[in-house]
Amino acid sequence: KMSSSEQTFIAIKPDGVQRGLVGTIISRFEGRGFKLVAIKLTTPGKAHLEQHYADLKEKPFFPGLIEYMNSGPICAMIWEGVDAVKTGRVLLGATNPLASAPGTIRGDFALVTGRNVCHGSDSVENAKKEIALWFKEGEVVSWESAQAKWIYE
Ligand code: DGT
Ligand code: DGI
Repeated sequence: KMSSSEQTFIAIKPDGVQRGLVGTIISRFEGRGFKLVAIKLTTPGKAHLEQHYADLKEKPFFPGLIEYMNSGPICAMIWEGVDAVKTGRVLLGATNPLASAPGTIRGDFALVTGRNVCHGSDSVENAKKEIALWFKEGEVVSWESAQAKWIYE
C-alpha cells in the first residue's frame, strides 16, 4: 500500500551532467525505491531558469546562479514514491555541500554551494509548481513498477 505517495522534481545541474554523475544520481533514487515517471535532457534558457529560481532573484548570487544553470544541459526528472519530496532532499544532502553528510549526493560529489550538482523540490507545493514549469502533461508517464510490491508493504 502506497500511503502519501507523491512526486518531486529532481534536476541534475550542468556540473552534474558534465561530471558524468547522471547514472549515479539516477541509481540513488532507483535504489531507494523511487519510481521514475519523467526524464529529459534540456537547456531551457535563461527566462525559464529565472522563473525556476524566482524566489532568489534579489540575492547577490542570482546572476551567477542563472549563468551556471544556463551553462550546459540539465537532466530534469520527476521521481514518485512515499515521502518523495522530503526523502529526495535527504538523498541530495544540504544546500552547502560542506554541510552534507557522506552518503548524500552532495556529500559525496560536491564541495561548494555554487556547484552543488543537483536540485530537489523543498516542499510538496513547490514540487507541483516545478513539475508544471519543467514538464508538459504528455511527458509524465503513469506506469506500474513490478518492484512496488517488494518495496511497499
Ligand atoms: P542552508 O541549507 O542554506 O541553510 O545552509 P547550510 O546550513 O547547509 O550551510 P551553512 O550554514 O554552512 O552556510 C550558510 C549559507 O552560506 C549557505 O546556505 C550558503 C552560504 N555558503 C556556505 N558555503 C558557501 C560556499 O562555499 N560558497 C558560497 N557561495 N556560499 C556558501
Ligand atoms: O534548494 P537548494 O538548492 O538546496 O537551495 P536554495 O533553494 O536555497 O538555493 C538554490 C540554489 O541557489 C542552490 O542550490 C545554490 C544556490 N545558492 C543558494 N545559496 C547560495 C547559492 N549560491 C551561492 N553561490 N551562494 C549562496 O549563498
